[in-house]
Parts: sequence; structure tokens; C-alpha cells
Amino acid sequence: MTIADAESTAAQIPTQSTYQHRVADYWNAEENPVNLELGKIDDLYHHHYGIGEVDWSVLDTGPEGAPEPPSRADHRRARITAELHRLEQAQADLLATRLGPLTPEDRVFDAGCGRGGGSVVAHLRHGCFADGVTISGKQADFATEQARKRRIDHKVRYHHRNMLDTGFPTGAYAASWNNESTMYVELELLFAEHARLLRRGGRYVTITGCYNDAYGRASREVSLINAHYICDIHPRSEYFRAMARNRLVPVHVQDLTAAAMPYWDLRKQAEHLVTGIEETFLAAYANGSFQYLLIVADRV
Ligand code: GPP
Ligand code: MG
Repeated sequence: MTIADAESTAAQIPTQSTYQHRVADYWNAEENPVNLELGKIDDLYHHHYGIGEVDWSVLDTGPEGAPEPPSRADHRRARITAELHRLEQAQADLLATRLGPLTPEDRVFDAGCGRGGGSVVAHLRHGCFADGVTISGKQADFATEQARKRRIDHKVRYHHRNMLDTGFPTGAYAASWNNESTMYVELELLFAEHARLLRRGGRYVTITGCYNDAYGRASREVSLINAHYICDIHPRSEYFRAMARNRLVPVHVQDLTAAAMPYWDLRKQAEHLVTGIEETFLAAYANGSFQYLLIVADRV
């Protein structure tokens, strides 16, 4: 085998370990209404949570004491679904804003793109090219179909690949991100790949849940979240250590924990959408063991 053969083989193999196969199995099977029903609203399918204040009027059941007629109950459920989607969209917009400024000629890399919503948001905002990578073949196919339906498939592409070993060209990207996908991989390997793909002066952004070193080791709630999603949440310190070792220099860090809690408060009351992890997120944020963080870094 020549070196060129070995390189192209590496890029084509999306999963490398038993763990990665299990993660792919999860996402190939995942059909939670909280993701599909929200996405259906405007064909922006996200796999992350929401931020910002809730419009609590969506929970109104009508006149006190009167039974809620079925049509009104349907209307209420639809309003709750739309409100959760609005908060998730606000999170995606915050991340996309931090990637810029970008031009339509620039290329961005979406590491762990899920069903593709984040790359579409970045493209709509900046007009840029986007490459999304997911370890799930089903998600890559779904996202590709969405881009085709929007007629943006000449600029937004999805790949069934491993974000640690994309096979994409070195220095070809003006910006890259992980939106709640870092907890599936080793940060050293991840940031080495981002640093390789980003051009000098390029921008890296992540929104992530991390455990809080100041609290101690991972709490019971953090362990429950890990078990729920088959992931491995990193401590806050590890992000900065691994970035520093890979030429990624933070320029902005924002604790979004308080901004994340209203989303979970509403989601736990959305009986048509709950998955069972809602109270655990609220407890983890409230006891200080878990933080929702935005980190923006420059590739130097
Ligand atoms: C949400 O995906 C994100 C993850 C699964 C990664 C874990 C994130 C942390 C911050 C710990 P999703 O939108 O598919 O989840 P859900 O189905 O619960 O909405
Ligand atoms: Mg979701």
C-alpha cells in the first residue's frame, strides 16, 4: 500500500473503536420527538439545547377550572414545541455569530453536525461553504437531503466521517466548531484536527457542557448524563489545557449556565417531548457541578 492509499483509507473509515461504533448506533437509531418535531417547524434540525428567557404564556391552559378542549391542548403543545425550537435556534445563532466575519468564499467545518441544522445556520448567516461531519451514516444522509431540498447542496455538504480524522485539506478552513459534540471524543485529538484544518488566524468556537473543577470530580448528575447519551463529559480545565497545546488561544469565554436553565424548565413541562433527562440537567446546573460554556478561540 502506498502512503496516498493509506491516507484515503483513513479518511473513509468513519468509526475506529468499539465505543465509536456504539455512539454511531445511538445516533443511527435516535428519533426523539424533541428533535424531530422541533426540526419540522422550519427544517432546521438541531442536536443541542436552548438558551434565553422563556415565554411562559405557552403553558396557559385557558380559563381556570374549565376542562381543556382537545383542540386547545393541541394548540398548547404546538406553542411549547415552537418555543423550545426558538430557544435552540437562539443558541445556534449565538454560535454562528461568533464564527465571523466570514465571506461567501470562506469554508467552515462543523464537527459533529448531527442532522445538519448548524451548518445551514452558518451558511445562511455568512454565505460560506460548510462541511459537516458525523459518525452516523443516517444523520449524514438526512442532512444531505435537507441541503438538497433547500438547494444549498453546492455550498453545504455533509460527510459520514470521524471528526478526529476528517481527511479534509490542511489550512482550508476559516472557522470551525463543535456544538455539544466534544464530549464524544478525546480533546487532545479533537483540537489537533481543528488546528490542522484551520488557517492561521482562523476561528474555533464550541458550546459545551463541562463538569466544574471547582466542584470536584464528576457529580452523580454528570455521570447520569454520560450514561444517558453514552458520552464522557470533560472537566472545564481540560478544554483550556488541550487548546493551549494545540495553538488554539481563547479570545472569549462565556458561562451560559444561567441562560440554559429556562429551556430545561420548559422542556420538563412539555409532556409530549420529554426524554427523562430534564430534571438531571436542572439539578446538575443548580448544584454547581456542571456548566454550559461558550469558548471562542483563535488559531495562532
Ligand atoms: C444534545 O443532543 C446533545 C448531546 C447528546 C450531547 C451531550 C450534551 C451535553 C451538553 C452533555 P440532542 O438534541 O439529540 O439531545 P435530546 O434528544 O436530549 O434533545
Ligand atoms: Mg435535542
